Amino acid sequence: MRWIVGDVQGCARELEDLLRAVDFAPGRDELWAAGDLINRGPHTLETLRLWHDVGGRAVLGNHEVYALAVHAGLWPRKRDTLDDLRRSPDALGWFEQLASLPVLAHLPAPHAEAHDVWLVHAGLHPAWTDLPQTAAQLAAIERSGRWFEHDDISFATRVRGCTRLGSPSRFAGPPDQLREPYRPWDAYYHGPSLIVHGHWAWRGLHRTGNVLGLDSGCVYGKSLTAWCQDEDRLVQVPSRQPA
Ligand SMILES: [Mn+2]
Repeated sequence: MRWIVGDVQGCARELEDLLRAVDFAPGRDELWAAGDLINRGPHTLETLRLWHDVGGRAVLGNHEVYALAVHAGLWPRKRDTLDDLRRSPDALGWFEQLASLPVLAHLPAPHAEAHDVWLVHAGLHPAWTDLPQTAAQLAAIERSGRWFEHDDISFATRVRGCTRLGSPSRFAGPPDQLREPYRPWDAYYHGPSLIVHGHWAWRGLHRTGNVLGLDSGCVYGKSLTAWCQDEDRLVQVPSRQPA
């Protein structure tokens, strides 16, 4: 089975709970994270170790971007919970891994009745209608210097609301409070594949015909959600964080 987990944000205990709840077997099963594995929550380093130990893969989230930018000395440090990662003897190896995460990943349907999936942390630009081409363009961005500030990478890792032409809103709250001309990014998505994303905890678990949002606010005391692509099935475990 292939499982996609929403924003873990350093909630290693809950990730453990979730893997147990779905009877996850490394080798047999596959784990993808929708980005923001790290930061805000209490156990970034343990989250990365657990994710890595079970053969996990992931797309890049804005919190991975933040960690990389601060590590590179390019962005000022804000309040974060990344000390365990920074002080780890294998910190450099972890940063290298985070810096190599794809922005947009194709997860082909494992059988004829299953959804063809594209995984992205935040969302897609309205102009991105040819996803294989978009993925190739995103993958071709050279990762040196301030690569993570590239417009397309910023968009894919941060968008919630945007205009029809793809001008992003800074709004981060509940989607029904977005004001014109901004609409949730997926209002402009009409493709055949299922887009799985995270990043919008205020929206919570969200499902339409071709979009699935998995950030159910674990780090805010709600729950951690995973979705099984093979069986189109959701599993949630409660958060252990204060609400
Ligand atoms: Mn995010």
